[in-house]
Amino acid sequence: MYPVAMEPIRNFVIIAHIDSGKSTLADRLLEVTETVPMRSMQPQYLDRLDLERERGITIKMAPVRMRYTLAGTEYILNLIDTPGHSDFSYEVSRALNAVEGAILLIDGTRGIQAQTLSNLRSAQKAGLTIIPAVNKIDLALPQIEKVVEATAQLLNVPAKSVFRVSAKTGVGVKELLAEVIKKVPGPVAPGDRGGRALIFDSLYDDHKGIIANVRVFDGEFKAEEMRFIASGISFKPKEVGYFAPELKVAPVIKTGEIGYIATGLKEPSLVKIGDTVLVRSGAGDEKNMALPGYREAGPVVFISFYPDGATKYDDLKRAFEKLHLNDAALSFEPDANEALGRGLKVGFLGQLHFEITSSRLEREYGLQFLTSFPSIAYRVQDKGKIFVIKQPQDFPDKPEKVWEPIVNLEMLTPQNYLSAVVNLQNIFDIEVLEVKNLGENLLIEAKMPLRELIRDFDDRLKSASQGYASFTYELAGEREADVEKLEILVVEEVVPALTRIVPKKDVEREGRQTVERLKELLPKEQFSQAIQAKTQGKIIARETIPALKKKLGDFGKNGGDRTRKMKLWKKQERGKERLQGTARVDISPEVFREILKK
Ligand SMILES: Nc1nc2c(ncn2[C@@H]2O[C@H](COP(=O)(O)OP(=O)(O)OP(=O)(O)O)[C@@H](O)[C@H]2O)c(=O)[nH]1
Ligand SMILES: [Mg+2]
Repeated sequence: MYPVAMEPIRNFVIIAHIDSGKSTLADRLLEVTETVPMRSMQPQYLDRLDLERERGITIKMAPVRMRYTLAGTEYILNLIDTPGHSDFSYEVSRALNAVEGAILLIDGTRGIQAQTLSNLRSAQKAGLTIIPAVNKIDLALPQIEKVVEATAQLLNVPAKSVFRVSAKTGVGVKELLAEVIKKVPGPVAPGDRGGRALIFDSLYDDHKGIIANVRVFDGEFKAEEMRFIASGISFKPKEVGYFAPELKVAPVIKTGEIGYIATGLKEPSLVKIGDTVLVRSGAGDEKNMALPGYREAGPVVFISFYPDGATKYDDLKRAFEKLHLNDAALSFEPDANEALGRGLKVGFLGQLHFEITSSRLEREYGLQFLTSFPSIAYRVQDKGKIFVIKQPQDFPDKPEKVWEPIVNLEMLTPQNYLSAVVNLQNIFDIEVLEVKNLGENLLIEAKMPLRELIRDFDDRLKSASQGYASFTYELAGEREADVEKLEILVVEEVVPALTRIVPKKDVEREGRQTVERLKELLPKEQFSQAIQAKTQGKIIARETIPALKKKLGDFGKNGGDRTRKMKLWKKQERGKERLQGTARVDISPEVFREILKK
């Protein structure tokens, strides 16, 4: 027999749509359980990243261990706060596998929202006990009772079992916690298998090496030799411990508990999220010992990153490897660009995921880089053959057929914004399938091409509804597409980094815009430069940058500077070479940077 912790354990998550008050509710739980001293308390205490605090949103799931005595019994409570934005849903899905219960929090001022539904479905699939609570009752809005009613209907439970809380004032929080203790089952070891833990998250630490956040399923983990099943390596960790919420060393972490293992390892590829850690190294049939891991995150949009300024390719690659430990939804592979050199093609779950990753690379790793247009994968039939194309440059000029990824879209909006939201359907090629009533909100079920989702759909939906409408999506196969390859030529040569796949109806407008923008951005040369947009072998837009008229020595106020003259002269020489067809126009990183800006 392997020892279970002395006190009974409850492991649970808080899940909800963005801004429902999950992290604020976690604050109250930290207070009620006296986990964090009052003087150190600050709002959304578990949002530890600077970026989270600045943006007021949770990006990373955050585990914390608390102790609480109820009716004479002391419990160990392991809470995981999760992000609400759909771009970080991979964080939520991994947290669900580390716990037995979930508080489903509904924003009482907004009602059931898109991520409420999709997170609920995931939690039910994971077999969790769900405890519903409607938040923000301190605002005493008249619709709160309707939201309670709609929540009860959604879960098929009586309205009295939906909790009413204020994460802000703390009203109802103790009662909710008591219900968690009462209803969520304690962890049960799935048989005596000698010590197994699931890695649900990780982090690179300069001193302690890679830190693996684990849920112990059976056995005892001490700072003694352990083994990873997937990478097959054995190692002696520096320490094990709990989240307090900061790392707190402990002699052992046991069956049913959530904690961390400071592996001391420095090589990111050795630690895999979803892998199983074993206490006994090399014992028995390891394949059979593996705990169910995670399906890989499905990136929907690809953006290439190229080093810029003082940053080298290897710095960028290393930073992505480290960041991947803390953001398992990231995927990347080598890429190259004729102007920007070696880079990485990175897969993201959405626009916000991309923005957050860029900020983290800049701040946590101090890197400088340029990024490409976002792209998605298409399946193409050309000359009778069918293949998948991830890079716009590889897209054939006139393919016989193209198929594109489609998403199932669920939008939730209050009645009074329905027409504004439905009006978006023409702009974003949305096909509405059904509209249902969900309490205060209407649920619109629809289909939409993935390519449309990555054009600021999020922003447009928010502004059409003053922030009240929300959406969630999942990939749902593919369908035939009417898209074309748009190429940009400068002095007769295609610039591959500017190649895009564009819906036929937009190709002319986009071509024209890019050509005009390049005319503004490119410097004049000794020769005139034609800038063209081309699709299906036809030129659809054209601008010309006239040649420089300045003569040698004509320098205005600062004239006469010998080195400048030399430089200009050299440039003119290069210009001549170009005219003779021996060189081409090099587009500077600065121009790329400008043109790739939205
Ligand atoms: N009036 C009121 N405001 C609340 C309550 N709970 C949270 N808020 C506010 O709602 C906003 C969002 O709160 P958070 O706790 O960050 O929400 P969240 O669900 O953690 O958001 P994400 O992690 O980004 O998904 C903040 O401005 C909170 O102050 C409440 O009970 N009453
Ligand atoms: Mg939060």
